[in-house]
Amino acid sequence: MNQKLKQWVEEVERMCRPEAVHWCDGTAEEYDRLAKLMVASDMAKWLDERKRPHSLYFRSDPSDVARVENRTFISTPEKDDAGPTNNWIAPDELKRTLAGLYEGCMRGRTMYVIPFSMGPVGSPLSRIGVEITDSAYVVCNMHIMTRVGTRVLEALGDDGEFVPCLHSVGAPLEQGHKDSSWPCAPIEKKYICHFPAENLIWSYGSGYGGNALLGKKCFALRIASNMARREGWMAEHMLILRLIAPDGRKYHAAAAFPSACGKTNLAMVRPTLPGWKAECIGDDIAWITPGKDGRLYAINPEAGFFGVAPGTSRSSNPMAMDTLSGNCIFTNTVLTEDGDIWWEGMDVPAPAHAMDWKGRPWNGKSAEKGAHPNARFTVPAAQCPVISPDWEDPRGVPIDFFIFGGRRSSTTPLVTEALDWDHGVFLGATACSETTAANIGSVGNLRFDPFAMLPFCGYHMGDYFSHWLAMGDKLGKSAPRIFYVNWFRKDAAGRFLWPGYGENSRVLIWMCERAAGKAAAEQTPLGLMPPAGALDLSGLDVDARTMEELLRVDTAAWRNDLPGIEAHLARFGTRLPERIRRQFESLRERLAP
Ligand code: GTP
Ligand code: SPV
Ligand code: MN
Repeated sequence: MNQKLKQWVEEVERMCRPEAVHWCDGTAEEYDRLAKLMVASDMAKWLDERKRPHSLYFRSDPSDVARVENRTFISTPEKDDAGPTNNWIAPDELKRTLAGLYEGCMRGRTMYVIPFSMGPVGSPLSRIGVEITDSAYVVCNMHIMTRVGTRVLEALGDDGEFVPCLHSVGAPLEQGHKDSSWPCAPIEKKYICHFPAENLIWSYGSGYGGNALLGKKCFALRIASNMARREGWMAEHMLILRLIAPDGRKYHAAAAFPSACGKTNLAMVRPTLPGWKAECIGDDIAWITPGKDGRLYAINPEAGFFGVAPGTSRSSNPMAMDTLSGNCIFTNTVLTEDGDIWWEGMDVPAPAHAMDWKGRPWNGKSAEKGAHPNARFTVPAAQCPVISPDWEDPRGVPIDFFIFGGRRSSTTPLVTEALDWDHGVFLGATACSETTAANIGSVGNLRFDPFAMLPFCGYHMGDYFSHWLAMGDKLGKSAPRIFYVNWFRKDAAGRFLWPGYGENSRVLIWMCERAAGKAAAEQTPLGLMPPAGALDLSGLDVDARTMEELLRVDTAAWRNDLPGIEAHLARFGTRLPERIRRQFESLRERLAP
């Protein structure tokens, strides 16, 4: 038994005072036992076994439906080290507040101890965490999203390192009281805390997604970005995708888009051009490290998908629909009368008899949406029909190119290639995107979201830019190419100009051919772009005028953007790398009339 682990579990037990302690073994029996328990206590429902075998349905509390960026803290000893993009409270003070909240917070509940591995158990690129939680929902989700169980304890050994991840829904259960179907604490008592100096995570008050499944954003991004910086690798909010050309050549891409901006969809893309194939390796997080050959290798640290349900359909993402055939957890979708799920954008008629995500009768005719916009599915990655046979290769896959992007209805063209690594880092650093329902807060506001890491970078963003520049220096000629995309440009009537989804493969294929030195590009003020005819548009129903608009460099709009970009970069003060500031000056010069 790992002494540090034993000691920590005992400490937490003394502080949180649960009724019982359960060590998770990660078995199917354990999952089913907890599922039955939750169904028996009205927290969950089994979906119809014939329609969606072995699948659970949950409704969250209406206040607990997404990540809470304004309640997320990077608690470094020095405020400056958290940087201007993170909330900060001094570790002592934050721990005092949380210790007060944790005191007795698991009364009447079982405390689960979940040993989990991010990455295939035993891979040199993998890391171990242990989540303590009082939520059975979290245990079942962790079973799917990570590798859980006894084999992880074995890999940990007597003196192995692990990231302690403490979680409580923050709702002690008083004797004789019936539990709520989704226990959680009010927003002002929610705290998602990271102590990077100690590789420690303390989460309180929320049961949802990234707030509660601590292996995901808290560990694999916020804490791991700190580890990566110290140890010379990268923890990124990126999907990992393999493209296979008609001649059999394999390309690997890693793409960073902000939350609810298309990673899961692109990760499962089905190329529409004949002869091309694609395989999914990961849909949300990539851990990337330089290999002996000097190239970058990426693994997906997760074992499942926690994907946005609304908008997922047979036409937009058929591979996701097939993945969802069974063994799923659905949260905050519509529940149909015949025991299945539904959501907006599923491309099947709304059910005439159903319950909405708030548990009210719903028939598709009301103005209110039936599913919450951040309704999610949890499903094992192995069930994806296009999962790569190599998705668990402990060595990872060699990255040929990075893609950055965002959701922007104007200004940003369909695709740009960076002029070089530094310019690519500048594109990542100045990425901007409209906010989505993945965070509690307003939706549709344009904001800078550098590298899609704004809510996930666990240290000063200026230092993170420097880390990217240093990686480029180390990689030299082996550095991947960098592209920037925007699938979301709209016309005056508010319709998407680009068909997106499977058709995004046409842009990916241009990127592959750029990497192979086969495709043309022309220089524009924004970077390299496909000249007319370089994107294969055969069989695509997009007229020439629309294509022109999609690829148009709107220099006036870009000039208008310059002060905003300058102010964004200025936030990082003396920690903004001089090389990024120079990139900004070059852009300004290229845009000059
Ligand atoms: P997180 O899990 O929050 O990190 O999100 P994600 O980046 O994986 O986003 P996801 O692929 O789930 O897409 C979110 C929403 O964007 C869904 O409603 C999709 O239907 C929509 N979407 C994805 N790709 C495209 C696209 O190419 N074009 C358009 N118009 N919409 C897209
Ligand atoms: C995101 O918001 O980027 C997600 C969902 O992937 S969550 O797990 O809630 O962070
Ligand atoms: Mn995400």
